[in-house]
This record gives sequence, C-alpha cells and structure tokens, in this order.
Amino acid sequence: MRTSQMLIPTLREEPGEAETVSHRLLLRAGMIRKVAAGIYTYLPLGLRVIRKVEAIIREEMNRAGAQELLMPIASPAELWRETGRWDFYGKELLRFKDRHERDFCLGPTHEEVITDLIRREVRSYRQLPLNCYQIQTKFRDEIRPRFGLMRGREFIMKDAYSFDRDEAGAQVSYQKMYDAYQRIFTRCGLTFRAVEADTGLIGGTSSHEFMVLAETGEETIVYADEGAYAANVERAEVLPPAETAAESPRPLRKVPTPGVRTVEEVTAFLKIPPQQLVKTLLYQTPKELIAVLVRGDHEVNEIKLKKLLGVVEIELAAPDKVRAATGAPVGFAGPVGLRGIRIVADQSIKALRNVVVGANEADTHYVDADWERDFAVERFADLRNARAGDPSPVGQGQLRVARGIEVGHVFMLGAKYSQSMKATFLDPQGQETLAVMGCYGIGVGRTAASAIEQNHDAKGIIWPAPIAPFHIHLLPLSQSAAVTEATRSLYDTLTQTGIEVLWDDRDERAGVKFNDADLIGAPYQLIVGEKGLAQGLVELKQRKTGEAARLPPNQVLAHVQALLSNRPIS
Ligand code: 9G3
Repeated sequence: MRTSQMLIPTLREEPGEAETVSHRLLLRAGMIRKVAAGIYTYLPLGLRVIRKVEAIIREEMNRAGAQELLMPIASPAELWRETGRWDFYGKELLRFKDRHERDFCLGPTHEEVITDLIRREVRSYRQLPLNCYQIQTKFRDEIRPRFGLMRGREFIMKDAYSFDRDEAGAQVSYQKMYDAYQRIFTRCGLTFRAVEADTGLIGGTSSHEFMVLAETGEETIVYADEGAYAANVERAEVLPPAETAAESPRPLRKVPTPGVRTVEEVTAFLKIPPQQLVKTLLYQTPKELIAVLVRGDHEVNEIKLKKLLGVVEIELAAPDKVRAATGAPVGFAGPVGLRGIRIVADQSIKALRNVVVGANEADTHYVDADWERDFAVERFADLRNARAGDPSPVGQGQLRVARGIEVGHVFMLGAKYSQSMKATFLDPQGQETLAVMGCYGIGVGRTAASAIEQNHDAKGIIWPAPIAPFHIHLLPLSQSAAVTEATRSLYDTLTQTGIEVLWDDRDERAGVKFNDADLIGAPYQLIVGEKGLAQGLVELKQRKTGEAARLPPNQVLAHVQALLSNRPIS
C-alpha cells in the first residue's frame, strides 16, 4: 500500500481529550476517530490491526474445537425477561422499540440469544459438548466511556458459549478455552497473566480474567512471589491473622481530638501506628445502614462486603446519614455505644487489643477500646483488600501488587441460564437434563489498545509484529529516479512474498516520514536514500530497538524474513 493513496490522518499535536497513551496514539496515528462518546470509526490502519487480532482469535478458537456463528445485535426483550435481566440491568442496557412497538436491546452480551438457539436445536446428549463463538459488535451504555477503545460503548467482542452434559464436561470446556486464551494473548505479543476473578453479576461458580500488565491498567491484581497464585484484588482471599496481640486490655478512655479525623491525623495526633486504629465505615445497603470495621492501614473490599451481606448494591453512607446515626460528623464514628446498627468487622480486628476508635462525638476518640469488652461485632470476616506483603493465601511466598488491563474473561456458568431458559437435553437414560454452560469473552479493541499501553515510546506505537498494521514501513528519502526505482523493486520483491509493506511515497521531507513511521509503529523501517544507494546500500531499522543494518537491496528479503520469523539472522 502507498501512503499517498491511503487515509492515514496522522496528527502532530496531542489530542486534548485523550487520557491514556493508547487513546492518544490511536488518534495521532490516524487509526481511530470518535463519532460520539465511546463510539469510534476504525480507520484503515486501525482496522488492519483489529483484523489481525481477530484472525489470531479465530485460529485458536477453531483449533480448540469451537465453531463460529454470528448472532444479531438486536436482541428481543422476551429472552431477557425469561432470565430476569431485562429489569435487572439499568441504563447500561440500551433499549429501543421497533415499528410495531416491540421491545429490543442492543446486545451487550449474548447468553440469552445463544441459549435460546441451543434449547431449540439441541435435544440429545449426543450433540454435546458444543462450543459456539462469534466476533461481533456489542453495545453497553457506559455512564462514563473513556480511554478510547479501552472502555467504549460500542466495541467488538469475541464471545463464546460452551454447553456440556455435566459439570465434569464443563470443566474440560473451560480448560480448553483457558488454554486457547493463553495461546491467543501470547501470539498477540502481549505480557499477560491469568488471575482468579470474581464472578460478578453474571453469577456462576468461578472465573479467570486475562490481564495485560500495564501501569495504566484499571484493575489491581495480586500475585505470589512464589508459585502460581494470582487474583484480581476484588477476589483475592486474605488469611486470618496469625496471632493475637499479647498485651492485656487497658481501661477504656475518652480523649479530646479536636478536628482530628483522618487516619493520618489521628495516628499523628495520638502518636500511634495505623495498625492500632480501627476505622468505622458506615455503608448504606438497600435494607439498612451497617457499620464496617477495618484496621487503619487496610481498605474495605466492597465486593467481599456485598457477598457477606448478600446485597447487589452498596455505597458509603452520606455524611448526613452518618451524623444522624452516630451523633457525630464523619471521622468520629465508632463502634462503642452505636445503637441499632449492626457491626461487621474484618478478621484482622480480632487480633487487636487496646485500639483507638471514634467516640461517636465530635472531636473525640476512645483509646484502649477492646472488641470483646466494649462493642459487639456480629460477624468477623475477610473484608479487606489483599495488599503487598500479605502471605499468599495458598501458603507459598508473599503477595505483590500490579496493575492490569482486563482483555479476556472466562466464566464457569453452571446451569444459571439453562435453568431459567429450560435449555435441556435427553441424557442416555432419556432424562431431561440441564446443560452446563461456560462463557468466554475477549475485548478485541481493548486487546489492540493494551498492546500499545505495553509497547510504545515517546515517538509513538511499537506494534508487536503479529498484530502490526504493516510489517515494514518503506521510506524513500527523495523523489529521484534512482531512489524511486530501487524503492519500487524492494516493494515488489517484499510484497510478492506476502510481507506487508506501507510505502511512504509522499513528496515529504525525511523528518516528516520518520516521524510518521515512528508514530504508526510498524516493527521495521526500510530506508532508501541517495547516499546509501550510491554505495549500493539501504538501511533496515528495527522500530523497537532503533538498531539499523545497512545492506545491499538484494539481501533485504532474506534479512526481513529471518527477522519476522524470529530466526537468527545468518
Ligand atoms: C448486560 C449489560 C452489561 C453487562 C452484562 C449484561 C457484563 C453482562 C457480564 C458478561 C459475561 C460474559 C459472554 C462473554 C464473556 C463475558 N456487562 N456482563 O452479562 F445486560 Cl448492559 O458479559 N458474557
């Protein structure tokens, strides 16, 4: 392809609204353009990357025995009513009516549609196991779409659904998908980890997220420095405290703490370590206000709290609610003398003695409070976020923390959807049996964007070769006959062997061509200049390392083929 004939509107300046590097570079490299919030056009260069990611996904899904189909984006409300999700989801589910006033939504995922298909077409255990997948546009009306392709409203997802005769079969399907995901992200040239994940609202029994490790990732993962343990911090278990503080309880005392509210202020004012302070956080659930106690240096894990309380929604109580319930402003709430409010506590509290807590009085705290003597904890549970330094919950080594971008998610679904939609089959004994399901997603655009988050420098993108829009950026530095002739010959030789070459044939200064080539990020740049040619040489430069080799044009093909196949260069 020749630059002069392609739509590649590169930008010199940083686009204002982009907050993360992949968003900025996709815009500047002329790969995407926004149509509306969270809704993008993939321009020719950007679409070439998307298609490469899709091709890798397709190959590995087919290799794993899944079969491709394509479901509609318009999804009838009737199916969503059967599973109860029509009313369960809020504004994120974009709904519309057709001309006959019938309700539809733009599909955010396709459990209902695929289960409806299978319950009609699968009647016998002989037809199972079955794994169907699609690569298709999804719509989720995110309240705050941001970061370009990272969190769009309309996005391309590969979503697969497995149906098995029983749990054991479902485990086999799950493992096949898990292994296929390992191959997919490896082939995309990404550094990633599979982590244990929360099953979230979808339900089901277990799930893993595939995280691309990047400082700009929105997810926090913890992993052990020994062994294979890794989990999304939302899900990561924390072991109960090893031992209980030796000291004996001292008498409870009230002390004035004028205007001293936060952990930092209280610990500085009373000269205590944060481990000696117990935070009292009041949460509002649909049913009640509840007090949650965690150690001063820990954070509440709201996913764990919701699971303990069996609620779907939870949020910190508003300041006026805190004042009404405790008689004190935020920062002075405490468990002692708290009337009519249940108290749950993170298990770390159990090991503490003589702690500092709010006194439910403005500008006042208690010191030397004791949970067995001075207040009633209804439940001790694992309610905090795991953090660096914690022992690994599986007993090997200590935990480290990293940031990640979720690019894939695999779920064991059990019979959740086959139950509500009566997707049954006749087992060998002729008994109606519920299919056991799994579902498996990959964000295609997010995978491409995360490759940028992991592979870029100040000048632009550095695509991993397997998903690069082109293998080589061909850069003639003058319009002279000699340079043009040599360039054309190189272009023909390379493209005839299937190597993808972007020939920058514009009448532009060398600097402009180099800037665009560094921004667009093809893994190799082939530079044809007057001087070099006079010596019978052209220059092959690696975008990632900047390493350049000067070689005769007739050696370029072999050199490039060796580089692209990761063979040592002879
Ligand atoms: C909705 C809306 C948003 C959603 C869902 C449903 C996320 C929803 C979870 C999944 C689970 C898996 C198959 C591919 C892999 C992920 N956001 N989820 O179910 F109605 Cl508005 O999508 N689905």
